[in-house]
Amino acid sequence: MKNSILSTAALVVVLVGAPIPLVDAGVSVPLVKNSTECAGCQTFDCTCASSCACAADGHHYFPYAPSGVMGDHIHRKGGLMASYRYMLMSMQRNYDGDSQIPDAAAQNGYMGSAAEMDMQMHMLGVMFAPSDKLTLMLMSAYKENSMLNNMMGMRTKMRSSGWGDATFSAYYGLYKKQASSAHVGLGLSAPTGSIDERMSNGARMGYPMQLGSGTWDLKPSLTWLGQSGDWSYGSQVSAVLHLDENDNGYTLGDSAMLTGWLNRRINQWSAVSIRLTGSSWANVDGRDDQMPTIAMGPMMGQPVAGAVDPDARGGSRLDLSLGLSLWDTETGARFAVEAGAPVYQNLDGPQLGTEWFLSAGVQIAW
Ligand SMILES: [Cu+2]
Repeated sequence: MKNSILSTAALVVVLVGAPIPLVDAGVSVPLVKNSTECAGCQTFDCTCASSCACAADGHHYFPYAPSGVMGDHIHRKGGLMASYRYMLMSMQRNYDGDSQIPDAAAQNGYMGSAAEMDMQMHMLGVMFAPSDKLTLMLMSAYKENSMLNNMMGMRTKMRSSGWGDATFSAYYGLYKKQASSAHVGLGLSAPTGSIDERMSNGARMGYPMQLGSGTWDLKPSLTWLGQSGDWSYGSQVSAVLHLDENDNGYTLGDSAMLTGWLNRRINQWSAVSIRLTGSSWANVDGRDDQMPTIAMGPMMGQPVAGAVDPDARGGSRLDLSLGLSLWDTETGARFAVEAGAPVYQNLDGPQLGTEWFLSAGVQIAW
């Protein structure tokens, strides 16, 4: 664990420290609005530092994805971007399969159940494009989790917080035309987040309360963006693949996601969006034997609740979300917010289902 943190720190220094001095501040070029030769770059440039007549009007966030989508765009050579994004997910009811179950049913075969959980993330990201085709991104998140439990008639609250796993990603442009583009991405997530968050009695907290995966993970993605008049749209397929078993004896379940969105421009600086996302994730493989188990009786050795049961973690979900995006082409700043809720979820229970989620963030590009 210590070695991987050190190697990640070294990676951060190399990747963030080295390229920045090379960034070209950008050349001021004449503004030619709405001319036909300019249409292409108005459509797809976040930063047109060079070779583009409309460079001064270059920060076009309209074709971008809603706030909740990661790695939705690439930059032109020399492009630099910093972002902060807040994410909140609220869980309030237990599910088994696609139906809600009462607390008593969620405790069947266990000693207790989770009643509510909130997951918050403060995500920081930096993007840099060494070429028109290649964009690099470094991202990490500070996480805050809280969970309310029913344990043998008692209500207890537990909290965990700290930095999660850091991901370094590379995105490569496959093609770019006036009305559409596509890029592939590959992220490598380092195990910088803690998997040793403990309760006051010394036992480790359940899987969803831990801050990292404890493993090196691959995050491949494929993104497609299109635009037509006042509409822009896109889709992304992505996955998280956990490469090994972590130091605590388990591997989080791999996951896959497919999302598609539609943006409608309101004016030159704002757009609204609607998005549909399908996701699926597997159960935990292996087991953390320092998470609490039933101490006696016929169930001895079994997990005390669903949150510490590796076989009650998997599931799939279909989410619907609505978003708003505001941007300023002069400064390259963008504010975007998106909120949504599942329209369907099917969970290996008993497991807390998602009630609603929110993401809001600011980006600034140079
Ligand atoms: Cu960017």
